[in-house]
Amino acid sequence: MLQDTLSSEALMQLEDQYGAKNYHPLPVVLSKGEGVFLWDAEGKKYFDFLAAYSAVNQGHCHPRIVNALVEQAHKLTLTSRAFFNDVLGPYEKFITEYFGYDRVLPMNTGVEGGETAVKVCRKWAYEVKGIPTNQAKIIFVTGNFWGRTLAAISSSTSSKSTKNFGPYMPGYEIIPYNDIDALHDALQDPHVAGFMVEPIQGEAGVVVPDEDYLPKAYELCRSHNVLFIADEVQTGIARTGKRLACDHHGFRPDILILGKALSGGVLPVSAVLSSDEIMLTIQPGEHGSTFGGNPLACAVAQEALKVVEDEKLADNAAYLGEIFRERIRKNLVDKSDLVKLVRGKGLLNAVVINEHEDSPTAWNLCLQMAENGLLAKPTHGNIIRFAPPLVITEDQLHSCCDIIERTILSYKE
Ligand code: IF1
Repeated sequence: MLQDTLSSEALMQLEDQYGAKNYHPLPVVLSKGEGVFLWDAEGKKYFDFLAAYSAVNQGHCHPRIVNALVEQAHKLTLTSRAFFNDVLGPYEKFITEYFGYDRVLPMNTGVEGGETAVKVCRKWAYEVKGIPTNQAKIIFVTGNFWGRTLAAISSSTSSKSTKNFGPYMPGYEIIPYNDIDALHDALQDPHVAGFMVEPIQGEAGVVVPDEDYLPKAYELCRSHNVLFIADEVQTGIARTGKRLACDHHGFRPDILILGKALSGGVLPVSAVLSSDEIMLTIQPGEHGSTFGGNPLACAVAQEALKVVEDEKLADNAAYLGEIFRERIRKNLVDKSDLVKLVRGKGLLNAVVINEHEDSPTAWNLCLQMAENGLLAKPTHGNIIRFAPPLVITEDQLHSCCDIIERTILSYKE
């Protein structure tokens, strides 16, 4: 294969010459992944502390998930939904029982999950709640991120996501995150149909709301007949130490959006789960996608979810997350002026660097950590997200903390 012989430099050159420039990656060219490890084109080994933004919770190339992919790939990969297939029904039963919902609408990417949730919410608003047609409003929060489509960026408060992509989707209202009074005020409008929120904001920098924010927000939605839509594309699938981040608070969202690790990072799989009353407002032919619910994706997703349970990844994330935050607090926050704080839940964490958002420090620290064998990437200038695959062992976590601490304590601008 071409890339077997090309150096990292040559491979980066190809992207530079032929690819759109919609990313600014760290100068590391990856060639192989296994569990918590990645290898670059020269064979240098790294700990992966990004896990493809929580899409690889089960670890890179998990053998059970890859086998499910290969086995199904030899049988049947795609039928379209013009016909039934022998994998979708069993998968739909499995995933709805797994998360405790009546119905699932299978899609591909996380943002398609978000789009689906918004459409289902609007449909329910007009046909069940009785909001006048085209008057439905959905409430989002500042700092949200649910993808790159026009409907998604229309709810964004980040200029990077919105600048020169207008005009934007109408029917949205944006209120401050983690502000119950703001939500209460917004819900006084009888045309509000839904409230869509990440239980922990990933892209915003692993922003964890007050302990009582989510349950209070859920109760407010209940009492105002407004759908609580949880975007668990990043926080779901065991990442925060429970099957779902909402499980820490003992309530079930009216609409649940999953993606990323739903497939263990093997191919794009997303899903929207809800009740009969809400989901069955969508009639045949009113929504879908060519690849949505394809046999290959269903086979992979079912195995990926089984791996999460069989390997007790949520418990591991909860246990090791405490160890990680404790070590970072003791050895960095308390010892280095460079590190302001560490925050997160389970193995979704971030370290805030004591510099301005535009400072190059976080980026330079990530370059140094890559040199020292650990891959992480800043989100928002001065915040470094630390989110390894959930299969990481305690010993491996300590080795990673050694690298993180050594790099930050020896850092010179
Ligand atoms: C990129 C960010 C993370 C998400 C939540 C929906 C989606 C995402 C909570 C959409 C996707 C990805 C997008 C990816 C990088 C990554 C990301 F930095 F962009 F914001 F994780 F924080 N809901 N997040 O986090 O899912 O359509 O991408 O499958 O755009 O490079 P998608």
